[in-house]
Amino acid sequence: MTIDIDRPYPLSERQLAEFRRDGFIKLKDVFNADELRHYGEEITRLTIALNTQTLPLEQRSTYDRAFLQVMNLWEESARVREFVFGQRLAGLAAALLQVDGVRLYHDQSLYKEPGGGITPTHADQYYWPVATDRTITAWVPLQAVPQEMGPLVFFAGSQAVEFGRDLGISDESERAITAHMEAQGFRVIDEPFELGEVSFHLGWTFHRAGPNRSDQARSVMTVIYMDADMILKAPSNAMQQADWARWCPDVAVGTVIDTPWNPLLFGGSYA
Ligand SMILES: O=C(O)CCC(=O)C(=O)O
Repeated sequence: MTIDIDRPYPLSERQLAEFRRDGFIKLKDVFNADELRHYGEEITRLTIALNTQTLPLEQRSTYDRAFLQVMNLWEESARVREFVFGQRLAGLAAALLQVDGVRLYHDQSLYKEPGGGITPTHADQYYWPVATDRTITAWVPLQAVPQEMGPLVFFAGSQAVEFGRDLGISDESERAITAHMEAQGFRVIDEPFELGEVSFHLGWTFHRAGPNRSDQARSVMTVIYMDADMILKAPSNAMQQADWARWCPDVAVGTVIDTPWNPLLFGGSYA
């Protein structure tokens, strides 16, 4: 078994430029099969054990049909903590954001059940009370994601678009933002993920996912990183207000988000 969660993954200047232009990047062979099995089994086990969904798919809202979602698994398991604190992913996050260090905002598993619905188009930063755009999500499929399982889909270069930044994940965001992206002619990257492939996207890059038409679950772990110097801003909607209380409690507006729940994961004085 070959497991080294801290091994660096070098990026070329071309890849960095691609990420700056597109607001997302897909990288192959970030993890090997042993690593995905080792951490993936634990992440999927915890997701099934801890999720609170009780309704059958057909009785749920669009949001709840998209996935089972469990957050901050790193607090539940030493093995998951090792994964979330891993230097390979955190180093990639810092390099892509072009910052000296990154902290954890939070992690979450996203488990699209067989028959699960679409993930409506949105940008993540609608939910986050943070002062700059230096946020990034690592989307780590724990198995390959063929087209019929609902891979993550990106609107390349959409990170500068203001339209739709005030919409959370909903039927309305899917309809209005997707129509806007199509009208503006944004390139849509809707491709499968190989085993070991990982994507990173900025907090303001618009993305979606198709339904899971297969008979296998699409199990994914995500880690959300932010610039180590990220400042808390006054919330501009109820979701940001709730995130402040949940992910960075006791931080004053205008100060660095530095709490035990937002550990430094790379750079700075990380040891
Ligand atoms: O996994 C999905 O279907 C959506 C993921 C997503 O929106 C995200 O990680 O930002």
